[in-house]
Amino acid sequence: MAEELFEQSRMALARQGMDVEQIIGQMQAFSIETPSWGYGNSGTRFKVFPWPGAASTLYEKLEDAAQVQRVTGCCPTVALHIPWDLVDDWSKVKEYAEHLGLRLGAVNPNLFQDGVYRFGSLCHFDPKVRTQAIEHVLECIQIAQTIDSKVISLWLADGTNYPGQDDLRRRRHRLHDALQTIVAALPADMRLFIEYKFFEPAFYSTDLPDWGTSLLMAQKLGPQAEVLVDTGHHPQGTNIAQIVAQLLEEERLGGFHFNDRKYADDDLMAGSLNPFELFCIFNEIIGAQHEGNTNAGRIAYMIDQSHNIEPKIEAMIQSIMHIQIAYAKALLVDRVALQQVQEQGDVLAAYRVLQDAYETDVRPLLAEVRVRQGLEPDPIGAFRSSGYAERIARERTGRAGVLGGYPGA
Ligand code: AOS
Ligand code: ZN
Ligand code: ZN
Ligand code: ZN
Repeated sequence: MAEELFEQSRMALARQGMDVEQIIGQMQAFSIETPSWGYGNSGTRFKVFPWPGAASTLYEKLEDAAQVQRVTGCCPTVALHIPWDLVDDWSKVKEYAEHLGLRLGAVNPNLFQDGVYRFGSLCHFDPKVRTQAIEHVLECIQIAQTIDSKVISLWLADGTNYPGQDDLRRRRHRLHDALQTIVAALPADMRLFIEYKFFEPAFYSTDLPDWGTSLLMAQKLGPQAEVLVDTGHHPQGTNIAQIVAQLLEEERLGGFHFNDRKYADDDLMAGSLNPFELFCIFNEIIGAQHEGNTNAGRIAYMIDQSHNIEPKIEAMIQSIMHIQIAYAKALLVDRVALQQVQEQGDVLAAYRVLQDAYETDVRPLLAEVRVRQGLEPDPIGAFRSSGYAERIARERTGRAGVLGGYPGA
């Protein structure tokens, strides 16, 4: 059945002049990093509903991530959060990850949970607090070196709640100074991603509120600093695809935190609410790549979600599938035809070139990609029939408490 469906879509795509083998190759080369914190219990500030068997140690999180990798074949790396994932012996963790067929990915410092951070971390008016925050990031750089990770992924909760609470320009100076110290400590092959978010937890001003501020910082800091786009971190209506286009042009798009949102930083499954936006984002990236943009080839695709009421491993798999679908559809855009009608000023025809790609059912193609990798065509089905969820619910019960993790991501 799956083969027949693939054969049909292969023929249809070939008729449109698409190189199906090339697209399959591109899909096989596409990978997405999953976050350790997405496997643990999380919730809102109102209630955390623990999931039966949810991972509580880094080892368990890696085991769960290995299941996602086992059924999707495209999630070989796992992002870490320090100190939620802090361990004594990193070489043991690294070895265990490798034994599971995984590698350790971006290291995310935590500059928001210590009691001293009430008024901020890197932007705090007290130099002692700033020093503590910088030292934590330096420790994360060291951890990254031991585990062979090449990315420090920085998100700050820094901001103010009331006008006049602190001097906005002074905060910016402090931030720049601190980031300079951090970048100076990076080994030559490590990158610093600077994530922005327009509000929350700060409600009046946020020190890194938007892509422009992150980009300015990155440009001041030199080529090792890049911008991280979390798809849930924009005001309603923001055109994220255009932000992506600009960052690509500036060669400063470090990576993504994929998730979807309806109202604010909701951290729902990527592509669950606005799959077309995801497609438009990938359309910009693939368009740039076609024209030889070098940034497009080194983007770190990562998920940043907190699964509050849904099963965590399945939510991760479902998100991966949505992202793959959006990516595959963007690969189908007829770029030659698009440019042609764009330059004729044919608005509708240009829109329809995108729609042709977007409306294509790429599921048979993705099933084929998986089958060629020796996987089941349906990752959710494969996971469900493995009995893994039931097994961890039985075996881990009693241990999986609510972690030092999220209320909200
Ligand atoms: C917070 O809103 C951001 O999305 C962070 O990227 C993230 O959730 C955190 O840094 C995870 O460690
Ligand atoms: Zn994020
Ligand atoms: Zn988010
Ligand atoms: Zn967030």
